[in-house]
Amino acid sequence: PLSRSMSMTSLSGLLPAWEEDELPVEDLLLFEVAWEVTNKVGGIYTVIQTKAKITVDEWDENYFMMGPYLEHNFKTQVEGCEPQNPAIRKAMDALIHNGYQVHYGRWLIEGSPYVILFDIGSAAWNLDCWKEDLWQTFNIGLPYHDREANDSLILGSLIAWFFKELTEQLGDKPNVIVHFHEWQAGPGLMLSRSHKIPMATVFTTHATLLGRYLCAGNADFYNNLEKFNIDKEAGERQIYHRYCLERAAVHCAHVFATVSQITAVEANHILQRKPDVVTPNGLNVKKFSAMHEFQNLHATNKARIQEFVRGHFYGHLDFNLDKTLFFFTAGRYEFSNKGADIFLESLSRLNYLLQVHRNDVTVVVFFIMPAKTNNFNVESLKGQAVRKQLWDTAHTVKEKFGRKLYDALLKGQIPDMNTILDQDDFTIMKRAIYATQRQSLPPVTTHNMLEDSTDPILSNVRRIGLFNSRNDRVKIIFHPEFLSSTSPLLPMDYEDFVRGCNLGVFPSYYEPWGYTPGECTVMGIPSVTTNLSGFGCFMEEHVSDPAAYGIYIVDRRFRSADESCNQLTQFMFSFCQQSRRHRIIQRNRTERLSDLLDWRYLGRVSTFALTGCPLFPQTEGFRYPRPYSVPPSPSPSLHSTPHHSDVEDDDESEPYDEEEEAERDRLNIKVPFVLSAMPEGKEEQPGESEDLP
Ligand code: G6P
Ligand code: 1S3
Repeated sequence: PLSRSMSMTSLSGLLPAWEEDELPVEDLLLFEVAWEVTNKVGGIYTVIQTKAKITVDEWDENYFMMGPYLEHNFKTQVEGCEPQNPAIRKAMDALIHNGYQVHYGRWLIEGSPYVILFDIGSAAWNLDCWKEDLWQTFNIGLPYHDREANDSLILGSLIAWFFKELTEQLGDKPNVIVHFHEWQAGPGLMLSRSHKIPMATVFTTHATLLGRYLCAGNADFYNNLEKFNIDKEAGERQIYHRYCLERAAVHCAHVFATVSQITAVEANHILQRKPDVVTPNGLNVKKFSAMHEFQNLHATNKARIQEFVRGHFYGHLDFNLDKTLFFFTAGRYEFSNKGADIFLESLSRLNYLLQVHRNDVTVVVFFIMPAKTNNFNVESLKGQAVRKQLWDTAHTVKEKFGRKLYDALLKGQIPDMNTILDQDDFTIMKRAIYATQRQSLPPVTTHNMLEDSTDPILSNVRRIGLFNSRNDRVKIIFHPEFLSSTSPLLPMDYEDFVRGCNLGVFPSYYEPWGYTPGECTVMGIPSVTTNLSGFGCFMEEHVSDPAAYGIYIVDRRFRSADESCNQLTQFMFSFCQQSRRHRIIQRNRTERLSDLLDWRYLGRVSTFALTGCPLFPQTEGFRYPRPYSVPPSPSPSLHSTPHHSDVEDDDESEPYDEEEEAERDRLNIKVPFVLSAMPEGKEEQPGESEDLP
């Protein structure tokens, strides 16, 4: 993230020394280029979308985002308008007069940033010419069948042209900074440099292409970083041309950035340039902040998930929903990179542990990862219809019962309970119950999968045999589509769904940053991450006892896959042993970390990468203290988790005084950066950080 007032000397530490050194440049324009501007594909969308508000607050009319024009996205997310800045208008006109379509407007997200969107289709006719230019200048040839690479070249050529026109318009004051994200934006940077356009460039890699491929192919990536023959590996995976674009962009940039130390190490080997700076990804915490309401939101959204589960498991609801925990994982469907492989294996072990310990907890686990499908399957839809029918039946009978009871009471009588319901009532109730009979087990997947037999999640479910049978304590629901509040099956937005769950599980192997556990954190939902994810490393570095705050970090760096599975199983099993009271306390603690993940803080924090560091550097900076009540332990990850108590859920007779703990935590946590990072008007009030609501 670029901050106009950011002092480079303050970057290496966590101290907020940025206020003092304003850059003495007037009329500085900041552009941010990404394929995911107004176009949700993955994590980069989250970066630019969540950062928009704070960037607009600081840069105001001088900040613009750039990306591809996609008609549907433009119509639904952008309010078209005329550029106020005459230089921008003229630069756009230059392209438009040459037959290319460029659109301008305000992106309707928080902050309403200006967007300049380039219509790739309108410029496709010139692709061959631009390919020739790319070949002549960079010796990179793009195959005709790689649509994504060709589109990135078209976008890049239009963007370079735009900046040429713009800087000419700006005359002798071309004060322009352009921040390019990821390889698809790379050609714009490369061509701007090769055409000697006077502007400062930043390139951020959010993952390296080759790293992603090597990890997905089960390479022992982190132990062999310096040994890979990178050109050969890229060639064998048929991504050589993309890798060349990425590497060229990295080397053309004035400033090269990445999102975590671990990706900085990777980039140093895979892209052969040491990043100049690491800029951890933040979130717009205000968007998620529900203050004291977040516990209530958990309860209401959990009730919605329970409703879905009632339908999905109709006829098999022999587990207690009040003692059922909801775990989930979500993200791009990269089976091993996102850790779905070890998650499934650990679930199988958890199922065994819950069975042998005769634990009365049931765990329903959701996999939210988009795969190729042919719509919802009949069995899943039927489940919700059956549930609805039972609800309607209960409602009808209740109405009738209520009316008779009311009439009787008006007459001063207590009605005869044996006759208050008649034969018809019993008939419709019996019919409703008969409708819940089913011959099959509740389905593992909610959709008709196009590649059912080869799908990695389903194949592994078959291998471990978790088919939602009655004696399984772990049930699996694979929802191979992102969630939407308009779904006829599970009508919930992702945010609401996360709030309703008890634990997010993201045991990634390849995860440059990893937003999913961070999103859980700011909503007060505990999560599992790993020490191979940027987020996990960041938390390990800045929080003394992450597990106490509901951030469980699986060691995937120094342990074998089997050992990591055991550790993950242990985390989940311990979680299942917590009482409700402990879960509530833990959620409060988790939510307290949200300021650490706010762009208001992280937008100012950048560290120089690889300052003589090993793969996992420890900085001397600030560490969030452990909660007061958590006893020191030689094994912090496990023992700092609130201990299981034999008392019933909701029992008030807990051994420690949580108000006292909260007060001590509150005093403990008031460290300079938290105060300075605290959004205005959000200073902690006495009692606000109490553990129990
Ligand atoms: C929130 C609500 C409580 C509810 C609890 C359920 O804290 O305020 O009323 O009992 O959530 O928590 P659980 O961990 O069992 O989902
Ligand atoms: C990438 O998206 P991904 O899920 O493909 O960029 C994200 C934003 O920086 C990052 O959080 C993630 O780890 C990367 O993998």
